[in-house]
Amino acid sequence: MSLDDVKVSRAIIERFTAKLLDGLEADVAIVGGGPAGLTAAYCLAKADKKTVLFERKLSIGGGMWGGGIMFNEIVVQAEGKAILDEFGVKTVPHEDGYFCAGAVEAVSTLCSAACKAGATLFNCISAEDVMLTEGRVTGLVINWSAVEVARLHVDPITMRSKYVVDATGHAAEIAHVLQDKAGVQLNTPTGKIVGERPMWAEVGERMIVENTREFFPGVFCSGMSCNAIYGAPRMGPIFGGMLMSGKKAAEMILEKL
Ligand code: 48F
Repeated sequence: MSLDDVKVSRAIIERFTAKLLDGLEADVAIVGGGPAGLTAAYCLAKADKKTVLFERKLSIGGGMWGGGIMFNEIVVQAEGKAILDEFGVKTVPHEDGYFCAGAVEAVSTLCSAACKAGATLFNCISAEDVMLTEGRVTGLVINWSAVEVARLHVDPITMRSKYVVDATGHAAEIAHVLQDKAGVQLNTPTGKIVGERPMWAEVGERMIVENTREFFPGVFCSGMSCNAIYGAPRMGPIFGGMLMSGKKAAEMILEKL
């Protein structure tokens, strides 16, 4: 068999276009492919909900690849270990109830599990805005990340979803769109993004699960964005809270769907 260069190109274009077209209507659209977004995507897709995830970068995985200061090991507590066990990620006990896992194994396994469960993952696409209809978020406005990086004046496209998850990490980008652009009140004590607090892992890990909520009609936060939105501490290279928050966001959305 001879390989025809143009046929190869056509295969990619046809397959990707079909995937993108299909992804324009979903039950849940997740923004951000870090540990929280990936865990949420896995749990939702496993429950047969149509789930799409948009990640700005070329690689999915967010801040988990680098562990702490690029020492590519992560730490989880017992509850986090239970979720890694479910994914089949190997953990080794350390001390005082801490467990370690290889960051590369953890990211690649979460990513694979989300895909195999049926979630559709798009890389190199950024959510730059939301669709806001009658006081509720009804979808996302997306564009190629390359357009964003090159600051090109290119209009985006829209996708509709019953729920959106802001899993954008420290930046809480979807919350910022709602606050800064739409000027709406968020479901926080001040009605605004409270802002992330300095490092305190013990409190941060607890609060991130508590702060996993619907912070505006149609939008849940998951992962570090929760603590940024509700004003709780960061926690460094311990990742159990991210996994638990992803799972909780999925469970809360499943109750509503
Ligand atoms: O930052 P990230 O890993 O968020 P997370 O899942 O986990 C946080 C930890 O990695 C770490 C930590 C642990 O203690 O604090 O930081 O909450 O993943 C967020 C992903 O969202 C992408 C971004 O590139 C990253 O991969 N992202 C952010 N904004 C957008 C986006 C956007 N507007 N559109 C698409 N992707």
